Amino acid sequence: MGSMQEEIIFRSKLPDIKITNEMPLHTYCFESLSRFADRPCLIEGGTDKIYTYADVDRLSRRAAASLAKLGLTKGKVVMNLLRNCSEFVFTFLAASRLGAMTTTANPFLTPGEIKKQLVASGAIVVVTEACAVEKVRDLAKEKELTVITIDKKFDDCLFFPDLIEGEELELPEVEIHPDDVVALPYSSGTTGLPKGVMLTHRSLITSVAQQMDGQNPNLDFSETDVILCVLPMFHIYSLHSILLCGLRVGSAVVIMKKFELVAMMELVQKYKVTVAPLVPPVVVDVAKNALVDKYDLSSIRFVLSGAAPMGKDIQDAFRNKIPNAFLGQGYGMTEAGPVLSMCLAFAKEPFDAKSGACGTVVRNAELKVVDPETGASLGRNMSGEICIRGQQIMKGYLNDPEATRNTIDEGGWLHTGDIGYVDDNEEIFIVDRLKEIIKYKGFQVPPAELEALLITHPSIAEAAVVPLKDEMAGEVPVAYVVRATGSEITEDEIKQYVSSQVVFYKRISKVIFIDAIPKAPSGKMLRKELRVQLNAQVS
Ligand code: 4UU
Repeated sequence: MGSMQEEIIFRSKLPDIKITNEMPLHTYCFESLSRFADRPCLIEGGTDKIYTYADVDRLSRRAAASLAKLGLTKGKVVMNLLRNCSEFVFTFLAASRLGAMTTTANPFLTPGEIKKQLVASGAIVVVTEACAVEKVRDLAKEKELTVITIDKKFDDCLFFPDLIEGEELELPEVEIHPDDVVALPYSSGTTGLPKGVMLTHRSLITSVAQQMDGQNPNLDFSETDVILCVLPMFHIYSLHSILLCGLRVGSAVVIMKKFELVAMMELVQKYKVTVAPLVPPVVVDVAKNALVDKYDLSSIRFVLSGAAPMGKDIQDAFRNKIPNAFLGQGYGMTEAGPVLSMCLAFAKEPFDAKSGACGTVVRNAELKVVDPETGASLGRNMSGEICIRGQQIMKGYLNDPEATRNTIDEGGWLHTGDIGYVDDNEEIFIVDRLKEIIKYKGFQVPPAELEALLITHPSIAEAAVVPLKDEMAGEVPVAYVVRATGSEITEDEIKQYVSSQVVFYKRISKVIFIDAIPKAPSGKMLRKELRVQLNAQVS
């Protein structure tokens, strides 16, 4: 076993810092509130409405008082079923103040997908928008669930503006422990169905501090920065690296409800955005679209890319197009709290960083690379499974000790299911994925979920879902299907069957009929074999 061997541990080039993570997350984020009170905190891209830091503090207290009256007490769960908006932030901070948790979900999920998460997380309140109300209505009737809408009044819902208007109500006294859960995003991790990832006050503070605190912060953001928030806050990348990191240092966060290239450029120009966290498909858009040349993007200092691989070619093309903006990568995973590594060229005293690298392990953390077969710890320039250890990682999966044990080992190492190596300059390169997950533009598509859905169709005997490389989306799901005896079900019928039940990015892009799914003697599907076969055929 690996424990008998010496472990080769990689660390940041930045020295460890003292991290004070014993306070509640909102207290930590607002620690310097008095310095920023009158500065803009949230700028709503569509309406140009601005909330100062003092406003956000006050409105999140007010929301907390109202939510407490609705029963959102310590340990209870509220769901943010929202596109990017200020109310997302007020609710998240309100729940933190109450010792409650926020579970986040994409309002474009189907009613079935939302229901699963509502039931599994035990949410008692859902904050949503008019476009998604219908999706939670039936469930609200069935079980005790309060629905709050932010943009339109409905007879059977509460209206968010009513909850945050008026006098400041008294907040209940709550004792919050650093190991209480504050965020509960859903992720399928290395295998299976989506699970609730328990991120505590301690883990999120640690992760923000690893980026923002100390003499030489890894992310050199300050109160003069304007951060673009086009990535959805319901995903941990945006929630952590835009919202929480921005709040900590008093930056202004420019909120975009949905991605649209021209509108994004206009906002960058209008608000002189200095930091733009993006995902690879958007970086490609900016690098390749001629429209971009019409805009003055010279205010941008940093472009951060993460959530999916970005090759050297794209990174170089982008750097040539917008030379004043440094493009670097961060590598995160919901379960890792989320950031494992960050480009050191973003540091206050920067280091050089190579194109194609996804950063160097964050401070106050340990990273190792292990041989997936033997568990042995590997040295530099040798590829294996990336593992991370530190106070930032999740507490575990909600109500799933077995999945937790399979992800965090006895030594406290979180196994990412990503294959990569650390080079001579401490930079990390991800080269492959051991785990099942498919990433469509950075969104998680869990094969197990699609397979389970496919076999509910009477004409389908067996199914395996694997990623196919795709220039636009990074990866798209492809289904290998074994028809039931006598069935003549077509590719289109299968695609439609799936489309009606899943959010757009989980739609099957291609169906391949086969006689049998290859399996190991244990009965486990050999997805990897299919994946290799599929991608070899196409390229
Ligand atoms: C190759 O994608 C995320 C979180 C990303 C993130 C967070 C904070 C990026 C920068 C940041 O500052 O989380 P999940 O859980 O949706 O997906 C995790 C998986 C990883 O295990 C890896 O397979 O997404 C993939 N991934 C990447 N792959 C994430 N970042 C990268 C990357 N290069 N830079």
